[in-house]
Amino acid sequence: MTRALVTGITGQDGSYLADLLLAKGYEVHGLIRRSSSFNTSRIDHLYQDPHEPDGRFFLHYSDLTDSSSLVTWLNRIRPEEVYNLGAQSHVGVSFEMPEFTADTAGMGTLRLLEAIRHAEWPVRFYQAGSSEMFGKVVESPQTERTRFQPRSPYAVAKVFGHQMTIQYREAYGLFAANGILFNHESPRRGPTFVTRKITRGVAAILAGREQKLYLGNLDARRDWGYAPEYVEAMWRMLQQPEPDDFVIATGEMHSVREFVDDAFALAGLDWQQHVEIDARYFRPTEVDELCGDASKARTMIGWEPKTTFHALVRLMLEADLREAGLDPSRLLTAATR
Ligand code: NAP
Ligand code: F7E
Repeated sequence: MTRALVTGITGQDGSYLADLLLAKGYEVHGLIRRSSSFNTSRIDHLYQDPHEPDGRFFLHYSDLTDSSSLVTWLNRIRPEEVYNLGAQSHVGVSFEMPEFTADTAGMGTLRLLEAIRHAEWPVRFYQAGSSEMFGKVVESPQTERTRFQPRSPYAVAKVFGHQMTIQYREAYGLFAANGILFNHESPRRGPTFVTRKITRGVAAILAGREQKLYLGNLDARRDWGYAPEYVEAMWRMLQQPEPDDFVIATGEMHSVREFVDDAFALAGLDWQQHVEIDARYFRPTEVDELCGDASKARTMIGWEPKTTFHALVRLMLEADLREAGLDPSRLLTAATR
């Protein structure tokens, strides 16, 4: 049985990756942070009693800022695959907490790589890189060869993690792969990222609990895909004969305004009546547009996106309606809009 160690297991991607690896028959070990309140809602459906003989899912307390715990768990678990998904991942928050963001997304990666370098068994390492590294884009669409121009403390930290992963691959021969993942969303997306904020906002308005949704820059354009498909790409990267770096994206770009328009229209609402612009949500430096070219992933690891932009908006909205106690069948269909 293959053993995997996952940082960031309580996050959107960590939870979908755990689902995937368990379905493939892996033993999955996740590192979680101690929190004063429960932070495991996305993985509660997986958790089993660690004393159960058949259990294949285990959680351990650790933190990417705490080298000794990383070294301890790596050596106790002896995983064949390590997926580094943990980070302070909110770009806007990274302007307010640059040091913590760099410590988790940047130095945290180095701490893990350094622990793996001293491992006495072969370990395959996945690093969760981001399209944010392209920042003020120098060409479009962006590929694995496009130059990075990061525009936030988060993106600078991710560039450090990305380059350090290549450094360890080249210097010490580690099997270390970088994913360069463009935005990917789902019903498990954190509620302060713009897509989920919009779909939750629409559900709250439909439920009569809110009247307004406050947003920032509606002109930003992103390449939005569906998270469960993106974690499959992470796994595929670690099954290759050689480690490499891959862009994972849909190749389609839409503005925040289009996402808003689509979500409100599905609910039969006019977004202009409900959306207010709030300057607090603008960033000191913005990434205007991102659009990825995943040709290399299609050719080399056989990965391609399946869920379209409109299907993504719909599935997120349906889930948020259900969560708000509303019937998702009340959403309009393409024919009735
Ligand atoms: P997420 O939902 O924000 O999850 C982040 C995870 O990191 C959570 O489990 C969080 O734990 C954990 N974490 C935060 N600080 C930590 C620390 N000091 N030590 C250990 N763990 C820590 O992010 P996601 O969307 O799943 O993304 C997964 C990874 O991919 C992140 O590294 C993100 O930067 C990167 N990425 C995401 C996207 C995207 O569109 N989703 C695109 C490209 C790259 P708590 O639950 O306790 O907070
Ligand atoms: O913003 C604009 C905002 O926070 C998208 C992370 O997973 O993907 C994510 O980073 C756009 C930006 O995601 C609001 O200014 C407008 O232009 O949903 P977001 P992000 O910054 O693209 C990348 C690939 C990652 O790696 C990150 O970890 O939407 N926007 N109004 C807003 N954004 C937010 N959050 N809230 C608003 O009210």
